Amino acid sequence: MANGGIVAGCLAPHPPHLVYAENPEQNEPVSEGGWEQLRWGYERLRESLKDVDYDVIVILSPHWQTYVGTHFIGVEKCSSKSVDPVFPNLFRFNYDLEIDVELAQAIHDQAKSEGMSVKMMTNPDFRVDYGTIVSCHMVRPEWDKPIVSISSNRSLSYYSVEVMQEMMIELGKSTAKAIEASGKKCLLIASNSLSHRHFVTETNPPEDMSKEHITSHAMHLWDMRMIELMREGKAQQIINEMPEFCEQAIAETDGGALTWLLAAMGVPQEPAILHGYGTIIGTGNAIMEWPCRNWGA
Ligand code: 2X7
Ligand code: FE2
Repeated sequence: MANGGIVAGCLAPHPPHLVYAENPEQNEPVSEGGWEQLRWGYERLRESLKDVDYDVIVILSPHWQTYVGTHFIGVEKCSSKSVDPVFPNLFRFNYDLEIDVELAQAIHDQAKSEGMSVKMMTNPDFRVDYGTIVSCHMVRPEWDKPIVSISSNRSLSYYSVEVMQEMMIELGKSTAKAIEASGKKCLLIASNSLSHRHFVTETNPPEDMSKEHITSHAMHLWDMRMIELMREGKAQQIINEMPEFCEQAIAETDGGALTWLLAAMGVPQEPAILHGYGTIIGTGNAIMEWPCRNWGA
């Protein structure tokens, strides 16, 4: 990979339950485990990436929501405590991470030159969202790579899922161009669940797996359909079906992360690897990898 490039694209969901269940030293609450199917899936993803050489993780999270344009963290060091607003009992995580501001700026500039509304976020007290932190931790718990953190510009709130997807396709293309020009090897992460209808009460303890299941058969069918399309290399069909998926499965892909990822990888016809699937408080979550590094130039 003489020029920069994408070594792999990952769908890496971020429910805070996964970090809670792992009991890393950075997280205050203590658990008895739980959600093993998914955590073993992350283990398989980490194993698959363990000998892959890359410089930076580029991640888009639906929990950093911006309403005027796409924002990029433009501060080199971010350190604070991240508390999940809905699950403060599960996730109070002390983070200390490094941002690749140079690459963030390059993606920003490329997107701007294509006419997109973009902004560098330069507030040194900015609190990094839990979606970014959970996915990065589960993919690379060593925290030894800088990241580029990209917001989810909620154009669906002003327009529609269709407009949102169009913009994410443009952002994905700009991301790929900027990465290529940077000379850096990048791991891309779309941080989101699939079907996103969840239970409204929590079990006691939250890690009681006898109560964990998908909220409905319809959600299960949608999740399985999306996973099969990914495994069959049908990225264009996923993009085509995205509006219906978002609407009918209340899917967290509405934040644009998966569409951005697929576009950045050039809407691949190569199959994705399924590392794991499981439900969390009723939502559907798949851990997928597109091993772009093996596809040839
Ligand atoms: O952010 C999340 C999520 N996407 C799914 C399930 C539970 C909690 O948080
Ligand atoms: Fe989420």
